[in-house]
Amino acid sequence: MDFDTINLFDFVVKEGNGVKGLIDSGLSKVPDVYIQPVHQRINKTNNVDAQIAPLPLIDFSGLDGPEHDQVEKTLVKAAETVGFFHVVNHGLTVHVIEELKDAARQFFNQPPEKKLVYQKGVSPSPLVTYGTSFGHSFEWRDYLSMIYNSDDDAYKYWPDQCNCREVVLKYMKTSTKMARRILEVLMKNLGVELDDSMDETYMGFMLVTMNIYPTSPDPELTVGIGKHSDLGTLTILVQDDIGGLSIKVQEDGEFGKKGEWIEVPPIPGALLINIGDALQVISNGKYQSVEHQVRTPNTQSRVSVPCFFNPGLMVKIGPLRKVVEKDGKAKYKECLFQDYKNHAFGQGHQGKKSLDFVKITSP
Ligand SMILES: O=C(O)CCC(=O)C(=O)O
Repeated sequence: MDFDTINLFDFVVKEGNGVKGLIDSGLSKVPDVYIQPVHQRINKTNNVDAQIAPLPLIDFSGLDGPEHDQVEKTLVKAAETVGFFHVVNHGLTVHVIEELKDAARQFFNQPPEKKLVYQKGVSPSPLVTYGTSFGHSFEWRDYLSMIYNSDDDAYKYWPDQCNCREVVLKYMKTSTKMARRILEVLMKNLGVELDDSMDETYMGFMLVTMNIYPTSPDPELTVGIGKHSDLGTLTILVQDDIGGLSIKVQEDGEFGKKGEWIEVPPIPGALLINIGDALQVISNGKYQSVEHQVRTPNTQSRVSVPCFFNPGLMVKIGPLRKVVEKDGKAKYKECLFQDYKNHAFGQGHQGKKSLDFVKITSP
């Protein structure tokens, strides 16, 4: 297909084909708008290195056994340093993980008119959005995102085709238990006892996104998702075995030098968990959100399914009083999570720049 003569916007966005549709149409050249400036590209010259120490691997079942203290320590250290870790024995069966990836692939494999019904503006509910990043940062990715309010709303509005709704609900329920347990450990380390009444503060706004990263005629020119940190408290990620996610090292140490980018190879059956900005703010900087990005795959499309845990939109995020007392000063000012989110979305993907919105700079 010749995209010099037909309108790219119409094809990708209006007709619901997405980036996947471009590739399926036999595209042979990356359209100019998708060519990333050199500093945004993800390749060896931009220092992404696959030869690194593996991320911490946490056996979640150890939290209920004699290794409990050691597992807690590893978890806390991972959150304080590299900000990303793998978890095994997490309670999500291999079967559900496979179902989840299949559901994502099947959803995006549907004809555009089936996906188009969930596009912003026409979707039956603002809880569900099918989209692509045309016009913002021109990332080489399509997505379907589902916000969780209640089971009732999920049954009413989430897509029931391709088993999406059932399997995402299963994923979300298990992930919620896992996230709560992780937050309990991390908060206990800060001297705060987490109870159910704090769910709104730490996980009041939850969503699952299905991402597809198609191949591209020249994967070095395009970017799956640009440099960003997640906004909330925790993210739990299911990914297939293609790989392509890289993270920025926070501090000199076993994972590399501060500022270096390292690739995170997938571990079959493991979930990948990372800290988000809100937890960095709440912990007064003890726990680190982490800049990450995804390159375009070379030979086969990749799917990933992050489950994002965020504070409720009307929750005021700010450093915990107990931690501030200990540290002597607050590093961040309070703000409504909704305002933080709106500010970050308005900026597009710019590393960890969104945190400047709440950072207190010393006079
Ligand atoms: O696909 C991935 O590995 C990461 C996805 C991600 O960073 C996001 O959806 O915000």
